[in-house]
Amino acid sequence: MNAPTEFARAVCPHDCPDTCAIRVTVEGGRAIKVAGDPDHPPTQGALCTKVSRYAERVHHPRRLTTPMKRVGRKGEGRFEPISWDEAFELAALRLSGIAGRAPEAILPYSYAGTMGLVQGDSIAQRFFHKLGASQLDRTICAAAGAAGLKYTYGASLGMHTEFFAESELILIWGSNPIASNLHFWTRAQEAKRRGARLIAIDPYRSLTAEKCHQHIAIKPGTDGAFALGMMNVLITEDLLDHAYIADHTLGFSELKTRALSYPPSRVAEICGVDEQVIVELARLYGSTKKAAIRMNYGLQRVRGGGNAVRAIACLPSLTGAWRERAGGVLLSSAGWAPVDSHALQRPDLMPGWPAKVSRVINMNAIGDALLHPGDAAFGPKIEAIIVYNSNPVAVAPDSERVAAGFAREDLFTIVLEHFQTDTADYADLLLPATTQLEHLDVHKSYGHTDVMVNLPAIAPVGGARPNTEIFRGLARHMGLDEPALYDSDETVAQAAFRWDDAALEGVDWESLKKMGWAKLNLPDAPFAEGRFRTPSGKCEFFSERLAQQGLDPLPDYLPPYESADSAPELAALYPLAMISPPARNFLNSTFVNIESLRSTEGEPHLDIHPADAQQRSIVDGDQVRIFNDRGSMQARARVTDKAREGLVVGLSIWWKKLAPDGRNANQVTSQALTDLGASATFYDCLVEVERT
Ligand SMILES: Nc1nc2c(c(=O)[nH]1)N[C@H]1C(S)=C(S)[C@@H](COP(=O)(O)OP(=O)(O)OC[C@H]3O[C@@H](n4cnc5c(=O)[nH]c(N)nc54)[C@H](O)[C@@H]3O)O[C@H]1N2
Ligand SMILES: Nc1nc2c(c(=O)[nH]1)N[C@H]1C(S)=C(S)[C@@H](COP(=O)(O)OP(=O)(O)OC[C@H]3O[C@@H](n4cnc5c(=O)[nH]c(N)nc54)[C@H](O)[C@@H]3O)O[C@H]1N2
Ligand code: SF4
Ligand SMILES: [Mo]
Repeated sequence: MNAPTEFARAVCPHDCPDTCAIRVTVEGGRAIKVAGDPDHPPTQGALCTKVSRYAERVHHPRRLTTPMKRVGRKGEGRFEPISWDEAFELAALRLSGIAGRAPEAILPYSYAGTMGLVQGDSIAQRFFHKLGASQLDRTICAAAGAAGLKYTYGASLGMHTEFFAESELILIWGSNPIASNLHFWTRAQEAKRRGARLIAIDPYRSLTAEKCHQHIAIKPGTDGAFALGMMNVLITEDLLDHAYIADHTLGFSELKTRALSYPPSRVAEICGVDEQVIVELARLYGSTKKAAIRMNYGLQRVRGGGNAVRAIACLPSLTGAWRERAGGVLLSSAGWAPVDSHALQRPDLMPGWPAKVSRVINMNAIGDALLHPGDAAFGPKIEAIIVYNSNPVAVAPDSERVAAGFAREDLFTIVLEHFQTDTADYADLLLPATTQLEHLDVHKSYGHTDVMVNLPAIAPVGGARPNTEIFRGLARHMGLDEPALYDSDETVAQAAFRWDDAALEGVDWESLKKMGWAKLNLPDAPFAEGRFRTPSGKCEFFSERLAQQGLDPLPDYLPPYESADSAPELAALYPLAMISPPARNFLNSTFVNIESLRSTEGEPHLDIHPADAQQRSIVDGDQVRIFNDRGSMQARARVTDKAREGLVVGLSIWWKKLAPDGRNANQVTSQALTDLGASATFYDCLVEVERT
């Protein structure tokens, strides 16, 4: 007899702005199919290709199903199974010893393997705060852009994705939505059918740029200058909304002076595009009422990323595009949801809080941090690292140093994972975690404005446990008696939102659980009447807060750390700029081990312009070595003018051990940080390429 078929509701947990609602088909306790929920407006019944394979991932034969301890050398990946009790005993013994002496020698390392507020950072953070462990500055992705928005609008706020469908002009800026923001692309297509013009600003002719009316291939890391050049034209040709500027902005005259120092001729030089391209774009932008910008994080992974986002964010306040719901900017909508991060993470559990807080380690400099011997300035040497929701050995920059750090024999490493990733190979203890179909969670989104609930569809696979349950177990075995460490997942989920916030009017936990999602109550055109969340309530062209930190109060162009203009000696050795943005069929390093998706991507490739290839006697299909002072990797060359001259592109993020040479793009990326937000600079990277 066939097992009964059930349907459950889930939320895509991945680090993607779309936060789709999922319907899961369950048969005999197994998830056999996932599909986009047709009733959820942002999802419109469609999932991307990779998450359509989610059931394959959940029931994959290589899923980790039992705790394991290391028996081989660090990095070798040889383990033997142990019981949960044994695992907790081993962990408690080591961690208690370190915590008794130097709690800051313990470091959590996590990112967005799941975006869930419960399995992300709730019990885990409470646990580390209670111990007094080091804190992690979680800035690997979006912190430069978030800072750019914060100093301009006051928070990560912007247009609603659905209203892009009504826009007349859409600038897709540092963003490749066909790969990484599919449900926005649907809206942009709708706008295109209604006659809108789509323009991509991207050094690479991405899948998206290929399908726009115009592609402006600027040099990487020069977006701040490009935006200032547009402002220059808007100001000199008086394409401004003077009333909007007077009523809702701060510091126009200072911004004007700054913008006047960026005439199109200078900007053309910096950005490597024709002067006329800048002038025409600014004219079109300044004369279109419903002009919308979809910025994404691709443009802020360079030294000047924070300032670039800030400069671009100023544009709609100059032209008054915010007056229309189909005008403005969207980078992130994350700031709309009334999330109670204090209740979730309980920083007050830190010993000595708030007068004293624990040391903060920037996650982008994890290589240097793990190799630091410890001193008065750095604090204690890191003796234990607990990794969850992240795969740093594959995704963190300057990977030779990251791997060397993880290879330290005296470092105690715990990894909570679904699979034996590159990072898991270095674990002393490898603990099996549940996937989204096996645990409870709640979500906000950084692309739309719904809050959502994910209910477990199936029982945990094998002996897997939710992150929360694993940290509760650790706390219990360490004898920690803080009650907040033992809250159930449902209690944590209820604490995640400030239910009395006006945006959640009429919604409570029970109704949210029943409905699956709730759209926040927000105005359609968020800044039509100003009401920015800055201290002045205005769009701050001039930021007093930046001035007080001794930083430039106005947006400016900061050249990349690594470019021919800013570092000619380095560029003489390594003349090509390399970027390594996401491959369509992977989600960061997640899904690389799913055979059907990996086979679609094939193998690591490097897109190189015909002129650059010819100079190096490289022909299409050659195996090439990409290198700089930090390291090297191999890839198969694709000779194509999709990459502008001087740029090479290696779509990422490969698991090292699934690449033919056991390496990936982060072998060459650097640990340097952005101007604002201390974010990563993955796309600020010079290399040389040669045939192998
Ligand atoms: N399929 C898929 N989707 C994903 C992900 C994934 O790995 N795979 N990752 C998710 C995550 S964590 C994130 S943060 C987002 C990332 O997605 P996006 O925010 O879209 O960012 P990227 O893909 O890094 O870069 C987008 C585009 O910016 C371009 N770019 C690179 N440097 C510059 C520059 O200096 N200036 C300009 N103007 N453009 C530049 C790249 O060529 C690329 O085409 O996507 C999420 N969605
Ligand atoms: N070269 C280069 N490097 C990059 C980027 C780039 O564009 N180029 N992009 C950067 C960006 S934008 C980001 S956001 C980072 C992403 O870096 P990460 O956030 O580390 O992302 P993933 O590689 O997807 O790794 C997440 C891991 O979490 C695990 N996981 C998922 N859910 C759970 C769970 O519930 N519990 C536990 N314990 N584990 C879980 C998954 O199995 C996966 O191995 O990478 C950065 N690195
Ligand atoms: S990765 Fe993005 S597009 Fe794909 S299912 Fe998840 S939220 Fe939707
Ligand atoms: Mo990201």
